Amino acid sequence: MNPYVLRHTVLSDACIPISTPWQSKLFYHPKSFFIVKSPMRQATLLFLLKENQILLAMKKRGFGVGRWNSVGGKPKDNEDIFDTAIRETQEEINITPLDISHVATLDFYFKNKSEWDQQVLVFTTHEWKGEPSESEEMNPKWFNIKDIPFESMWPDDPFWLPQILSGKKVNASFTFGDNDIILNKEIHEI
Ligand code: 6OG
Repeated sequence: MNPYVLRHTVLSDACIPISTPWQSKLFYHPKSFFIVKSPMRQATLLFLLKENQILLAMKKRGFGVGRWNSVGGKPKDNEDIFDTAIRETQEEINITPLDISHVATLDFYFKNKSEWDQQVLVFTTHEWKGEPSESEEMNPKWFNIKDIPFESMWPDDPFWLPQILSGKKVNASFTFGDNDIILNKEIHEI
């Protein structure tokens, strides 16, 4: 059975943690849904959208340095993942998102660097307080959605970002080898 279909069905009906045949745990979130493949850690990504534009940000240090991406990071202690998305956006580009939606769940596996494995929850917002500005970690810039610089982004982005921009929701899983090579990918629109 397609696990993504099962996930959607189980979470709609049950809304409780549940064991699955593929040894993962499902968790219900009141505003969304996601799966945690324990002990995979989570991270967030949040895109600001307006008219035909998307806000990307240049990562100035750490994981993904030198790439255009969006803002996000990891939860502190037991922080709710939606709160993480908001806090990271405040810290990295100095705005407060006001209407965030969970639009994708991406599982990333790194064959030769399993310490990088992470599940990224992707959010969008159309409303925010403040003007995006640079921090020591991120330098934001608006792009027309026709001019997204995919060649300077993570190589998985072309496989799910266009779907998000056309209003779809996505569950996906990517396995990376060395040198940014994608060894395996599964992308499901929901
Ligand atoms: P920090 O280590 O900076 O959080 N992230 C990815 N984003 C994209 N688009 N593709 C990937 O493919 C990614 N892997 C991780 C999630 C890391 C930030 O990088 C994002 C977080 O926003 C592998 O705290």
